[in-house]
Amino acid sequence: MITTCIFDLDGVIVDTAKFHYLAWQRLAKELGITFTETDNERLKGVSRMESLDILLSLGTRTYDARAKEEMAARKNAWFVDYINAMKPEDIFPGVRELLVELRKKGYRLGLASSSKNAGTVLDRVGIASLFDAVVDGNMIKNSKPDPEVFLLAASKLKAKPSECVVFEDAEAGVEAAIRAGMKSVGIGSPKQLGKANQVVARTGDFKAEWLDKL
Ligand code: B16
Ligand code: MG
Repeated sequence: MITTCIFDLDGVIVDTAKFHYLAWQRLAKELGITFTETDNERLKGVSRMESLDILLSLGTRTYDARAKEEMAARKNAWFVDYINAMKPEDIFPGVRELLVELRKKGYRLGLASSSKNAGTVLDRVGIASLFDAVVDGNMIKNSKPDPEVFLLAASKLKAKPSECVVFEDAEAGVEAAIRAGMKSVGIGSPKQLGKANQVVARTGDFKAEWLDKL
C-alpha cells in the first residue's frame, strides 16, 4: 500500500531544468563546445560535477580539477541568479493543489533532489512547509541513478521502499526509484520514461486516486 509520495524538484515541481540548461549552455559557449537540448537530457538528475564531466566530454580538451571547480562555480552562480528571482507563481500548474490534496488524504510527502540549491528553490516558491522531509544534494554521496537520495528520504519519512512512489522527470531518476524498490510516476514523455509505472505529461495532471492503481 502506498503511504508516501516522494517528489523530485527540478522538472517536477518547478521548471528549474530550463535554468540549468541555460547556465550550462552559457558555459559550453564560452568553451567553444556545442551543447544541445538533447545533450542536456543526460544531465537531468545528475550531480553538478558529473554534469560538467558530461558537458566537457562533448569537447576535445581536458581540464585539471581546479579549472573544473572554477567552471562549476561559474555555472552555479548563473543558475543561482535565475532561482533567486523565482516566485510562488513559478510552481507548475496544479502542483501545489496536488500536494495539499495528498496531505489532506494522509499521505506523507518527501522531496528528494540531487540539487544543492533545492532549499533555496523551495523557499523562493514558498512550499517548504508542505514536505515532511527534504533530502538534497548536500546530504548524499551518490546522485541518481543511484537510489541513495530516495532511500534516505524514505528513512526520514519512516516508510518502507514498497510504500513509496517517486515522481520523476529524469530517466536517471526513474532508474533510481526502481533500484530503490519504489514505484514511480514519470513526468514527461512515455518514450523516455517508459520504465515508470505510469507517465503523465505534467505533474498537475496526476490524480491522487490513481496512487492505489500503480
Ligand atoms: P545543483 P533534481 C538535479 O535536480 C538536476 O536535475 C540536475 O540537472 C542538476 O545537475 C542537479 O540537480 C544538481 O544541481 O548544481 O543545483 O546542485 O532533478 O534531482 O531535483
Ligand atoms: Mg528532475
